[in-house]
Amino acid sequence: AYIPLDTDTVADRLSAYSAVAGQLGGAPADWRVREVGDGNLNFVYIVEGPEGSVCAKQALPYVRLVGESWPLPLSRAFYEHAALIRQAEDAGQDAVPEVHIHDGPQALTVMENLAGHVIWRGALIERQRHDTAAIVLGRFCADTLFRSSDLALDPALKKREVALFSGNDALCRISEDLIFTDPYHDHEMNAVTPGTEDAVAEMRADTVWRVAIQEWKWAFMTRSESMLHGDLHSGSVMVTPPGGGERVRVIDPEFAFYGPMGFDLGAVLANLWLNAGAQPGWGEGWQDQQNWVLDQGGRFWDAFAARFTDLWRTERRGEAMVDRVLRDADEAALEAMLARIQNDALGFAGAKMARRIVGLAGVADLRTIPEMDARAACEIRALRLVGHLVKEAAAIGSVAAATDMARDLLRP
Ligand code: SR1
Ligand code: MG
Repeated sequence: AYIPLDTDTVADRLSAYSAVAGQLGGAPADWRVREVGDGNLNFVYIVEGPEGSVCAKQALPYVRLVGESWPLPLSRAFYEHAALIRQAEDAGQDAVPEVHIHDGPQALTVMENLAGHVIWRGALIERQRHDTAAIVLGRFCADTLFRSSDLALDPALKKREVALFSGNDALCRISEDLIFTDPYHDHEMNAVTPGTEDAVAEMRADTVWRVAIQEWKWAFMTRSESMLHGDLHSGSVMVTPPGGGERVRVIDPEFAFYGPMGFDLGAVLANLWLNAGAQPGWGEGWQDQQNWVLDQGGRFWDAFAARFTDLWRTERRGEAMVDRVLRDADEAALEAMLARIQNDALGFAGAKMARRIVGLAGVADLRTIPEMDARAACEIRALRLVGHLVKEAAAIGSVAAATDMARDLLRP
């Protein structure tokens, strides 16, 4: 039977897994246990032994952020494990933590402890500059999105993968509600910052905006293009100190499912643009840092597009691409696909920004701005950018153009 771990029982419980005990060395009594989970859903323990350390993540039958009143299936641990394995295959073991053991009934995955790494969101809030993070993430997205799609997989296998991940419906439902629905009406779990009420009301009154969000929600729910990470915000990225060979890892793919490629890309862009939007709220030095953060969006997209292009030219399978028909239009087809993905990335970025400004689970980038007036001003500016992204993604047309727009709209 499933038994939740706690700091007192972790060492004994983990000693039952020889692969874990071998990593840690010594005896359970020698192991030091810390609960470090700062996410919204689970408990996460770091266990250190005389010879090494591990990270143990266990799903709870409810949402940690809210409590037992919001039940959530343990099966999310299964999908997270399935995604971690696939991401390691597609993007390389260096891209994600290595799994030591997965225990399905206990909803428990014990994996590599990323010692020396910190969460990228925290580093961005401290205005640290990790120059390679955007590029590594761009390549990660290209590798995982391309290689899990019909562009790379046998069509029958791809359909089985879609079917497998369709079981992660409860986590998809969270995204459907929290990203595409709740911010647009007066939901009890929203958190509207005092001073932003008019901007939020304007968003909710805008028919074009609401229709556009409906379209993005429809795309999210129906377009099973690739295995997505599903929650690729800056809190799902870990980095070592900047400069001189910094390392970048992607964690926490428990929202993994088959959806539109642009959703993961949009998540990265959204979180960069939210951080850029928050910069004026932290006072002096904001302009320089805002420019640096905004530049990372462009570098992220360029790295994605370059890697996607390589994969298209070297690994694409014929079936999905009607190659016999395309013949000399091959590069034009690539261009069309990248244009559509870019368009999607902009729209989903807007949707993901709005939910972090108005809905449950806002981002620390904005919520740690000390002055409430300054925070409200940053959020109102960010919501203006959101309106353009959600309603006019196709007309904006590129991450470069959206970045120029952000530079203009996110400054006081
Ligand atoms: C109730 S869960 C809230 C959010 O936390 C996760 O990180 C996802 O982004 C989810 O939407
Ligand atoms: Mg998470």
